[in-house]
Amino acid sequence: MSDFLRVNRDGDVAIVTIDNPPVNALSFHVREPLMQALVELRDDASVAAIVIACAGRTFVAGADITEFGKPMQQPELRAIVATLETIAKPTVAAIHGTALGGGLELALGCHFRVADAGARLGLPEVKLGLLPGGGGTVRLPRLVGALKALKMIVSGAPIGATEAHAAGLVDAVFEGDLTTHAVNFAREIARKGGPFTPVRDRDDRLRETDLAAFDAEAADLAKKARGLEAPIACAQAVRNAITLPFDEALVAERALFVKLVASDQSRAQRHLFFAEREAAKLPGKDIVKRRIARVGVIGAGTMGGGIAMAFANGGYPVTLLETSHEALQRGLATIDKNYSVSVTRGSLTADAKRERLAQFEGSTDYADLADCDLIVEAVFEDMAVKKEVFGKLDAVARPGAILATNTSYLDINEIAASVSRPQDVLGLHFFSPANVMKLLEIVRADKTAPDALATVVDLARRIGKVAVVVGVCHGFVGNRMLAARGSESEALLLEGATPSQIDQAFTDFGWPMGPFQMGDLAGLDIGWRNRKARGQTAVIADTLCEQGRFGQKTGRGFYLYEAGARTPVPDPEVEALIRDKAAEKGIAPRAISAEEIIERTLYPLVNEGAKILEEGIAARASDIDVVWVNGYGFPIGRGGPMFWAGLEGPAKIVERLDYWHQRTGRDVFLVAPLLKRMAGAGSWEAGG
Ligand code: T1G
Repeated sequence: MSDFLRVNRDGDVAIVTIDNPPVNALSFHVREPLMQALVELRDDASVAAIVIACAGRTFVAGADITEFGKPMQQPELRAIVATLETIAKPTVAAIHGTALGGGLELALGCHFRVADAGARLGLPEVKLGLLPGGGGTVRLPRLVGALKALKMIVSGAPIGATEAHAAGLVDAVFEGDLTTHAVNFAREIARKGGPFTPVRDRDDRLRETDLAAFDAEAADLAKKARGLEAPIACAQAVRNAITLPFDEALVAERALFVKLVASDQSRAQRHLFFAEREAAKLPGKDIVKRRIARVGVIGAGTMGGGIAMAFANGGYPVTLLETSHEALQRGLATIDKNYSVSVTRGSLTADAKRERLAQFEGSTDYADLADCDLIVEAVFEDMAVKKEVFGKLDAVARPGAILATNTSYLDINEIAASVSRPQDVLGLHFFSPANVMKLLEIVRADKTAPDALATVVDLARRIGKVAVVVGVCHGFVGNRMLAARGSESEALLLEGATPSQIDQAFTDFGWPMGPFQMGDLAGLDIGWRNRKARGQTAVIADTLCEQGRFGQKTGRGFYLYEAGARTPVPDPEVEALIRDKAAEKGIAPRAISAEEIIERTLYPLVNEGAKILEEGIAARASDIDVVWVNGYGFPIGRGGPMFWAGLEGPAKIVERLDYWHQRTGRDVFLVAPLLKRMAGAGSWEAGG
């Protein structure tokens, strides 16, 4: 048959096994022999039933995403599913691992689905800027009902086997040898006799749909789309399943899919899918990683507590160290409270909370870190304090323990030089809240050993973080570019733009919020402290901080916040302050367009990214995209700053940066040579 598919017989039951590592994607070299096998088995009178199973760790995890954007070779998935539904004898999908996207759609073409107890099933196409293009939007509602199908398809979130069974998506859940169970299930079904109704003809769950409730749910989901087209198209396709005959709904699904797959948004989201995986790949052969059994965290404040939770959530015992018993208890109490909030919200069971808390051991004695394999310090952002901590670690940590700093800005080479084992030193820059934010900047210092780096990259994946390896510079990748993005903020205010106008330009671009709302959320005092430490000033933000206006935590920042509310309300006092400061500087306010705001904030962001690439601080342009999408909320539909630069047009960016440099003379607009070369080469790599 094929290297990627085999057919075996267990008596009168045929077992079709797909074997296309690593995730049994429905590549062309699977689809072709699969179609052939199904036709042959359909017409083979000695076959009473057909089981479709997969080798390896998972059932089909979807269409082959690498094939999108290229001419689709026949047979397509839709044709295979249509052929499946011409088979009168019972067809059974045996699902283990993750049946996702086209994988679940293949299973929906079968009369029955049986699943391993640990299996997960979903249609995550929306995360790629797509919708299920193999009939999923028309078949899933027929099994689980339109409302549940809507939520599953628009969220892209998979469900477990038990939930799938309760919802009617799978017909049986088994423990143990799934294929044997599936064969016995199929044989029993065949023995009882048909007819066997294909999913396309099962309208009973659809008829119960309350269309008004469906439309209300769809409208609510649409509000969260934030400019993304795919969620809207997903909802439309599911609605078509309710209101249109099956074949018309299928044609409509196809039309929506074809439009999405060609869209910049889907190209951007598919770019990010592969970029995240690429970022975790280190050069060179497979390196033996160090053993990490216990993690030490120094500092039980906001960052330290969040970091400790991140490791505990990943199943690692954590020794949490503080300078005093009181500080330690405060930190542990905050961790307990955070888990309690999750239990209240239903995202964590009480048992899981107890298990997580049991991972923690508190201490005020560095000697208790002696058995830790990785120690992360999250103490005050001051070089002298960090060096003192590392000096103590150098004395107590076991040989081979990895010593990590959570610094956001400081020079890790300088920290490494202060200990006897620089090869074990690196940065683990978490983003607050560290137990929630996906991004982890892993900072490779000059002397960091390759195995230490490989160990923490692997560890990041194990605790559910998206890791990007970056080099040492002020602010590494994310914060360094953040500074470039914000360097014109005050100038824009003084020249006539209001905080609301600038924030609106950002949210219209697709950001979750603009820089001033973000500043008020994070606390303006953080930036104020950083500026003072570096002898920098920002006349508006500094004045606000001098007035104690730190943002949401003080009820006033760039905006006003009603007691306990988080909704930013423009404050005439702030706008008057801006006007006064502008007048003091002799700046006459003028109308500033959203286009100018984007040019003077996001073009410097891209330009700084180009400088970072040229300096080797980031290995790939796509790594920078991964940082910004996972750490700073860059809109996924635009693919990250460097991917977006390609869409925006590097030549246009260069031209506008030159214009602003001539107009202002400020270095932030000095075009990076790589950006100029990218304009001519068409890609960052080609320009590199
Ligand atoms: N196509 C091609 N390659 C894929 C792939 C896919 N669908 N899924 C994974 N890979 C590669 C991945 O790039 C990596 O490659 C390796 O497999 C291991 O992946 C018509 C249109 C299944 C949960 O969106 O969510 O079906 O880096 O590191 O952490 O309606 O992969 O080793 O070279 O992620 O164990 C819908 C995407 C597609 C599922 C496993 N399906 N995949 O996670 O491994 S569109 C998806 C995942 C579609 C139809 C539509 C995860 C996973 P490399 P990994 P993992």
